[in-house]
Amino acid sequence: MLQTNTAGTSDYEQAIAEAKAAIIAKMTLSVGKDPGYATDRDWFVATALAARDRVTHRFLGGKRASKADGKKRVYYLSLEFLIGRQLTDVLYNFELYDIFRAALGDLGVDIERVREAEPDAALGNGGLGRLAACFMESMATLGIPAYGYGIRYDHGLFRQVIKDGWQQEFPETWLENGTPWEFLRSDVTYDIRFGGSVETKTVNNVPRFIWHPSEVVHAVAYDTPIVGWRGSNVNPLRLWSARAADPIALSLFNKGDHVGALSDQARSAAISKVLYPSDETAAGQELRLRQEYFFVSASLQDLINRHIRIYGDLYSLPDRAAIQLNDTHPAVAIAEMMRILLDDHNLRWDEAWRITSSTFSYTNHTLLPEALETWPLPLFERLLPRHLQIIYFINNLHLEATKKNFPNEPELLSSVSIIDERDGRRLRMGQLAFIGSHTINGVSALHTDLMKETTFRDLNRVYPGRIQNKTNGITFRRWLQQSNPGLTKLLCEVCGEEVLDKPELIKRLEEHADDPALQQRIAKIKRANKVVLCKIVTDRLGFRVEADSLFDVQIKRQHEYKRQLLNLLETVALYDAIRSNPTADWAPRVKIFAGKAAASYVAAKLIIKLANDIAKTVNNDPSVQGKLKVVFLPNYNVSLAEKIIPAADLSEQISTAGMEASGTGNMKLALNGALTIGTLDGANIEIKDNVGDDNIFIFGLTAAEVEERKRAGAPTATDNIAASPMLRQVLDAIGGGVFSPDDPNRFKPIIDGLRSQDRYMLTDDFDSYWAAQRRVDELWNQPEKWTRAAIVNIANMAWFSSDRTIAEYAEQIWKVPV
Ligand code: CRA
Repeated sequence: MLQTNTAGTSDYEQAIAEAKAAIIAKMTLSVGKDPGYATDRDWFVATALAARDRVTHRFLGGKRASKADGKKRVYYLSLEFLIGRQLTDVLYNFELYDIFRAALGDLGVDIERVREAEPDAALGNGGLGRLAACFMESMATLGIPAYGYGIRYDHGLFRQVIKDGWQQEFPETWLENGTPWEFLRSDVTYDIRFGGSVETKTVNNVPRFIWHPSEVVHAVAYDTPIVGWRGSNVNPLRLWSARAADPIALSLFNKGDHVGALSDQARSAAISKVLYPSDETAAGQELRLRQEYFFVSASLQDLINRHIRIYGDLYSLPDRAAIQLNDTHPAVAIAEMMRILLDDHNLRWDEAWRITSSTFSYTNHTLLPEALETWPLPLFERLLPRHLQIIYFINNLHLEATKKNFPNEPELLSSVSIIDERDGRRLRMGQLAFIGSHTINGVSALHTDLMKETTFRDLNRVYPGRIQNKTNGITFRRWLQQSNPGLTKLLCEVCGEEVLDKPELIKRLEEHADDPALQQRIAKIKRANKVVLCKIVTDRLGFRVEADSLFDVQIKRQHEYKRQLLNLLETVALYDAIRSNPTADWAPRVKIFAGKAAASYVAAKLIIKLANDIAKTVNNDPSVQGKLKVVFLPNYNVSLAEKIIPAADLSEQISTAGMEASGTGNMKLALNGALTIGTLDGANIEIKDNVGDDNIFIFGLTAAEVEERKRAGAPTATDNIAASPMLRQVLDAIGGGVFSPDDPNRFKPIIDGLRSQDRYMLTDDFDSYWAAQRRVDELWNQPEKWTRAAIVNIANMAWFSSDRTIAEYAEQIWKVPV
């Protein structure tokens, strides 16, 4: 029952009236506009500022409390935070969404349009960055005092435009008009030093190292509050922006060199200008190393200042701070922490090492060799001469100890050394992160096992017990409650409202899996979500797709190991098969693709072109009308994912086994009732264990079989192709220019690659993938059974909540109470 107050209005009406007044006040006094002339963006800013006021009180209250209670803090260091839009997230988590929607409605403004006026904060490439954003939200939800530390890129991940089927990249400009969510903390500014030389002095018989840098850049803090579920807690995401120490060289300016006077400014500001758009390949350039050290140094100075302010000295750091390295991108932090302790605080080596190695932990996100970060020694030395000395020292001690413990295995030393002596001398950041951390984790059960068997096998022998598994998770607030309100409402009805706080209660849904009434309701919700997506397809691509078709989606970064190409080969095979046997029981399908390729990744960009060329041919062929459509939705980002995921029927998770560390899109899709077609890779395995073998379509080689075949060198792609007439026909068609009559040789490199090397073993898995797709058709043609399987999927996904993942990190790695 709503309370009625003395003025005769209910609390709810009162709340709406207050929200309205707050929005109007922001519109006039902060945006400076008369509401009658406001644009959607103005409404967004006014609404966000009104919402932010509520957040800020909680934010400052929380900071005061955690300062006082001496709780251990978690510092999550990540070069990427792929946040997306924040308005709905903040309103929803603060349980203000309905109130603000009504308030805006009273003002004649549709909240949906306001929401869409917010640009995505795309400070990340893909899974790793999105995971960091989910983790920040879960840490706030669980009441863990945590700081996220990263870079405030002026330009996030590029905007993808598809022109004549080719990907084009355009700069992304989320900060063009500022963002209402952040607070500039100009008083929180640190000097970040680069280059120069190191002087050695002996003071009281102790050698001291004095770094004389040649360059200083300022790091300025911007805080964005991250709101936990039900507004329980608010934690800061602190992002650093680079500024020149001297904004302008006046002497040059006065001499008339106006451009030269600003060149230092430009060189410094370049550090936080743009996100590196590579995903799973090491960026390898000097600017990237500058970015890494820049945000690491600022973050460590900041957290050490805070610690000293509260606790007086640094000996207790490991008891009060846990620093998580999100991949090796911040691994230079190990050397920077040692430098601060040794050179700035005069600690002894042993003491400094104890503090460092009991404070840091490191998450590995990939075993792909091309993604493992290494730096040429000369480059590293030029930028960070003192850090290189420290790393040499760490390495010597580590190798000495290894020699002692494994006296008969000299070859072990080269594999566990931080320095790779093979291809020019290079620093291996994975080794550094491993050696300097108390715990190292993988992101799914299989990935963690493979870490122990492959890349980190020898380090795992030298430091046994350090590797743990922490299977990834996703925040249900964004990926279920906000993006799929229809399904959320049903879950609340069937499982009880408490399901919003206890995801394990979703399991109750399974009791009703056979109930035709529930099945119909689930199917209806899915259809409504599909209708929304149909409209997006029509708006963006200008053609229609049918909501009654099976929506078969593969949405993720474009990467050869993810095998979008395998899906395309099957699409062509299906296209051929439908045409030659039009009356068979094909499930009408819409194949939906979305994802960006790194700008320099030629092979992945050619596969995008292939998808678009196939789409053009198939969609214009009347003989498959109503049976097959192919859609490539441009500019995949968090906001588009929020629309595609609730509308998906089938989730493509078809990487070569052993190559996808975890995946998180797989979790989002299954939670929203899509059935997975996938290999036994990454977290697919754990999804299968949870939803059961009958409710997932598994195919292909296992990771062990992939390894075995690679070792044995047989059967080869040639054998595979010879054994599959269907595959042969598909390759001939694509290679022969059927989909590229304007340039018949366009896709020859792709086909030649498959015929010769087939590094990702598409030809090994093609037939079994085809067969799995036909099992999909068969189930789709029994709608009750399909929906039943979808219900069982939804009901069994609770374990994939990032709250569970974070609780495990907290208990088993960070040792902070939850
Ligand atoms: N590309 C993995 O490939 C994993 C995420 C988050 C990735 C995914 O399988 O789900 O990390 N790895 O753990 C990565 O970025 C540098 O490595 C990814 O997002």
